[in-house]
Amino acid sequence: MPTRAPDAELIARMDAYWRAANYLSVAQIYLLDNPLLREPLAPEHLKPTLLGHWGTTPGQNFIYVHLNRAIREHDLDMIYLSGPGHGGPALVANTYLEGTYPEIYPDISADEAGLRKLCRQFSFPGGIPSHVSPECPGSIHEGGELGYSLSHAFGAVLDNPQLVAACVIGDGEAETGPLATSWHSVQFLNPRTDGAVLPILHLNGYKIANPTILARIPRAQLEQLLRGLGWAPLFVEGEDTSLMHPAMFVAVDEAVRSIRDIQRRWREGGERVPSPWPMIVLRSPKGWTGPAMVDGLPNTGTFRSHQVPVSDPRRFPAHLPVLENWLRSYRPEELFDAGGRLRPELAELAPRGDRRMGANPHANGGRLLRDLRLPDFRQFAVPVPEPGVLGRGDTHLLGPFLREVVRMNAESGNFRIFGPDETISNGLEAVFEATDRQWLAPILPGDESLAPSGRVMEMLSEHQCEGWLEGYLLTGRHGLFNCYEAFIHIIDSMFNQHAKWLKVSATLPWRHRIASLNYLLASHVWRQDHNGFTHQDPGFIDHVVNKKAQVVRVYLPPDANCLLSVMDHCLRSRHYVNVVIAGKHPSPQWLDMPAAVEHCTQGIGIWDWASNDQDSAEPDVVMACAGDVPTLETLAAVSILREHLPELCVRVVNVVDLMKLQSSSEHPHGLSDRDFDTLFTTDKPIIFAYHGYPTLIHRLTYRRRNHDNLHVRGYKEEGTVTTAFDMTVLNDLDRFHLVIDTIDRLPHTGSRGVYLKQHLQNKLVEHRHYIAEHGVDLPEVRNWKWPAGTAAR
Ligand SMILES: Cc1ncc(C[n+]2csc(CCOP(=O)(O)OP(=O)(O)O)c2C)c(N)n1
Ligand SMILES: [Mg+2]
Repeated sequence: MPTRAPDAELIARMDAYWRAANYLSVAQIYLLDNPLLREPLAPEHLKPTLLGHWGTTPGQNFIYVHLNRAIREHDLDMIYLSGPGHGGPALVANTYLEGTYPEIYPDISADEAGLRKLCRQFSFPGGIPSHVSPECPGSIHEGGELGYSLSHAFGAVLDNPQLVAACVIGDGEAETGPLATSWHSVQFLNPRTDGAVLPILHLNGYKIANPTILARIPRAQLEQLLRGLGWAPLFVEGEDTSLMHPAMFVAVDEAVRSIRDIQRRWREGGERVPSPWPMIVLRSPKGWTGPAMVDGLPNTGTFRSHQVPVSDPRRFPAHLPVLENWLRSYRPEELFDAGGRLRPELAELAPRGDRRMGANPHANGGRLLRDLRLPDFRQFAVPVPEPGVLGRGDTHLLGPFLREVVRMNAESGNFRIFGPDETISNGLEAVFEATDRQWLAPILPGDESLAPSGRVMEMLSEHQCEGWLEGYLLTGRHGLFNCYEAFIHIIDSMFNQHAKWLKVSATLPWRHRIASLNYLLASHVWRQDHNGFTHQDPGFIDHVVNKKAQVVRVYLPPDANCLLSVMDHCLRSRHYVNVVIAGKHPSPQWLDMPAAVEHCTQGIGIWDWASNDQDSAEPDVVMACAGDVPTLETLAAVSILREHLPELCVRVVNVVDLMKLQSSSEHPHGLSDRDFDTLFTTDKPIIFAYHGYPTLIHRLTYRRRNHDNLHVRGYKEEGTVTTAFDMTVLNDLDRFHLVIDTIDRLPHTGSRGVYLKQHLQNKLVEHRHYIAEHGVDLPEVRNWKWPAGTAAR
């Protein structure tokens, strides 16, 4: 494909199209009425409150019109990600002009009445947000929280060999940690099987109130930086539009040519050595084409253009002509016909049908989503002839299931596992029997499970893994993020943004539902034997449950069969965030597969084989547990109670689906009050052993009738490198404390209770001395087993 000099007539029309987009952007920020300025601008035509971001917008409009041209000329399958997503007016304007907006929202029609509504709705109560939010066609990236555009773009093109993701990166955004590391994504992109990302670094020089680093460092240094990261930058720099249009035109063609060249060499020529990928550096004034001066201060080309350059002309009449001149400088009468439609010679510049970036199906990924092929998870069941048999470690038993998921979907190429260097460490080594870690940098003898193509993506950046996975899901595929529990917090706010996206997109009938974002948090708080305190933090759950109930699910499978059942469910689910917490160390198995399926389907239930209140009117105490380690300690506590206080009626309740605890009026999974009371009684003590911070259980149950009798043990920020059992002791979650807690709440256990309590307190002292001397837990703790034949199952 030769790079050709642009034709002047075409450039003139592209400039007019750009003016139309800029005009509509300013109009959205300011106008309530008079959208085509058919009348002199009057205060009553203006919004009472002016909101939005102008500074980034003209640059993005410029990029969009140039990409449109390239799509048409080269028949590109392209989507657009707006890193500085506060430039919402640009994307709304462009999707309106290309016709996708009126198609999706017929009320915002391509005429004067539609234009009026388009302007009115922007950043207006009952209207649309100021960012490139889910409401905006073609968007998979709201860009409200800066930093993730490039990882999203890479996630989008994985396994989409024909797709090009154009990704506009703000020069301020480029300073964020996630963005700074996401340049490395090229080391993971396979030019044969994946598509391409075209980053456009938008060097408009400023953020909200400061210059940007990349705009101020010498150009040679910037070029070295980008080249060092694996990119070949094409610079388009200036402010004279008569020069910038041809320069951008040529740069975009050059980038497309170079992408196709790399792809051809890999796909047809068998090339296997990565070469730098093209990118564009667009250096143009912030607020380009806006008012040069406002209130005696330079505006265009400065940080002052970031939001609304001309403030409140309703209150400052001198601003009214400044605004009117600015709007008229785009010459709307040349751009729209008498009916308010974009003139046909301009409209024809936009791509057609699904090639329009607002209509590209990849940006409405649910449209392309195919169900995963899943093996029958029951095939991977662990035999549990009696409760308490020792398993190999729950995630190790999940691994073979995931290996088959990888195998069965290899051909359709729509399932990937993401993680920051921990897939093996988290116990999922079996997946490497079926695939490798995708890695395009050199591979040396001695490396393991690395290949230019593979279903596992590992880079030591949780941001990057999260961003890749979100991009992958948003474009209609499936995936799993495996991570240490403590460090998933690094992406807390990325989770926030994705959960918000899911919530809003679920309300838009035209947005198809996507696959759920599945987190598998192994290497959890209770078993950080190697690492200690820094690695102990179960607070991600607390963070997750803040989000809308219709979007979040938290599962704490107590053993491997439950984990298999839960994971099967999560991989089938749509439009949720599923958090699954599971252990990787050898641990007791409680339920055979049929029982596990029943239990996980219910999400919560009495374990009758561990309880002995079947024949009594009510139990004396409810021993509840959620999480693998708390379940073990609870059952060990129950075995002590049943041995020493056999007349006590104990009910064991296990919780897999944490949301069952919440009221049914708050969460769709929540138990009704009646069902909750049936399980937990209305007036008996509940000793609840919980995986995470105890306050969460109170938060979820505060409205329940028996809440006053609920006593929760969990992680209370005590930890270090110590034995597994000592971790529970340090946090009062161990079996001895749980029994003592029970006795304290049951005075009628009388002297037998008192003596047992004393005995257990002595045990805790013995434990401390023993581990300090031997470095391992007491034999009676290490070798404890659920007493066989305690009750029929
Ligand atoms: C992570 C994050 N921190 C801070 C902000 C607040 N913020 C919004 S826009 C902006 C400046 C962005 O500058 P840049 O990326 O250069 O965008 P542009 O100049 O194109 O507007 C900041 C700091 C944010 N949205 N996200
Ligand atoms: Mg900037």
